[in-house]
Amino acid sequence: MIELYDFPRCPFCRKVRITLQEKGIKYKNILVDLNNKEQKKPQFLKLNPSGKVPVLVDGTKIIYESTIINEYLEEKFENPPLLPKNIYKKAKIRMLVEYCEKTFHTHVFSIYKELKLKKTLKINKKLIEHDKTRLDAELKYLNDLLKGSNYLAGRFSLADIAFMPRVLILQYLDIGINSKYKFVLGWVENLKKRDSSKIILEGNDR
Ligand SMILES: N[C@@H](CCC(=O)N[C@@H](CS)C(=O)NCC(=O)O)C(=O)O
Repeated sequence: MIELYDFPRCPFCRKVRITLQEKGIKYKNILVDLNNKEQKKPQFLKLNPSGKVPVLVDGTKIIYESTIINEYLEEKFENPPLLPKNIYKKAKIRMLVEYCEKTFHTHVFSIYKELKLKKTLKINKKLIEHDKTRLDAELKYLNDLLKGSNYLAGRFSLADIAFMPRVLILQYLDIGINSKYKFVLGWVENLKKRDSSKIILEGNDR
């Protein structure tokens, strides 16, 4: 049976849990308590030398890095497909996943850190404003991309899955999406209709 070394609020773990759920894959969840630094213990470092969750164990195979885990799951469990066969379309989805990880995530996580991980008095309001401005530009980019489409690449794909933990947490952070980004708002509604969105929408205060 597949095992997932996991931490509930970790966006990278959530990305993998969404893929597992979307593909209907049964797995065993193993909690790695980041609050107790379990990820830095020798036993865990044997699974992932960088001491980070998620890690997927499939029999004797160990896979870490959420994007690589999702691609592994996509190749091993073909249905429902979350990547197209066409190599350019596939490359475009991979670029979006990369953009989400390297850019969009950075600004969402920076705000999350300020609001949820710091004491009220130490919150850096200027930094939050800076990140919100950057996010606004990124949402504009996504809005242009989504024109006339239910999902980022037409059909639901690994690109949407990468964004789900970041975009569905905005409401929990009290970050409104400007009503002028109506395609983003429509996309968010489509994402919320999926059962796998509960992983984020119902899991933030646990
Ligand atoms: N690039 C990695 C990032 C994983 C990551 O940063 N996980 C965080 C939790 S959200 C972690 O394990 N942090 C523990 C640490 O750095 O000590 C991925 O996509 O899987």
